[in-house]
Amino acid sequence: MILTPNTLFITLAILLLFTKPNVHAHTGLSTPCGRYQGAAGCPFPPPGQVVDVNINAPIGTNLAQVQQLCKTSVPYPFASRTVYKAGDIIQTAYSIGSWHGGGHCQWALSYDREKTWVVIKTEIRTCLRVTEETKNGYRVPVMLPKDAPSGNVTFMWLWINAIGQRELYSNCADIRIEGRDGGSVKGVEPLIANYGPSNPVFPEFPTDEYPDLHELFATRRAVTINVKGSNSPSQIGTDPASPPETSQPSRARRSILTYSSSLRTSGIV
Ligand SMILES: [Cu+2]
Repeated sequence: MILTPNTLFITLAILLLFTKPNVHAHTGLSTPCGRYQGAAGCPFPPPGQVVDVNINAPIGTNLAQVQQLCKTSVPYPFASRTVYKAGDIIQTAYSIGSWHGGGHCQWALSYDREKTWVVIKTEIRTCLRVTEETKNGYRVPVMLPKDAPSGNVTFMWLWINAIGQRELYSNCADIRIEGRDGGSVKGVEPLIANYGPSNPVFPEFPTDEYPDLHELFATRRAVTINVKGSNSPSQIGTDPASPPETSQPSRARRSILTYSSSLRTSGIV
């Protein structure tokens, strides 16, 4: 190729296209805030951690596991957790760069710091099927189980993309659920795929004519997680300085609202 000014410009443009930061490509969880999500309204990362500029990047491909589920095991501090009630519908939102023709999504909960997961919603094929016009208003409602026990919970989003390199995405939000005092959540284990040679690989499924291996989701093993009662924040909270709040249940919620609004008014987020 002869480098005339024209072809030079095109070459530079193509290079720029492929070297822009990952934060503009792929997709991540922004409501509730995935860990260290830099989107507006998301809290500061905990001490020693930084905003994840690659929050939208996959955790692995069919070839390799690049990062662990959730990307990191260090949760947000207790005061940054969003509080939901059992039975609440979370209107999940996403920082969408590339949506890869949509795909399969799973949303799962863990009550034991990501050792055991139970899937509470699965969306086959149509998840993140957006366009440039619809991507900003895109939401997926995910209902927390009506009888979910109270506790500090990790809320995970998993995505198997439809088009492009075969990838697995995983972002986790640190939330608190106010529900029953102890109990169990029943469901299935998440299906992990496109995550190194030891896991299943989903071929591309750009249109409905292509097989999407949805039948694999029916093979997920059943799981029940049991949560002991009196699961108060002082007992399982990640911030040992958090005061017990059994006598003032609204205190945590107030401090979260104050915390996030002070971040907003200070222009930090
Ligand atoms: Cu991507």
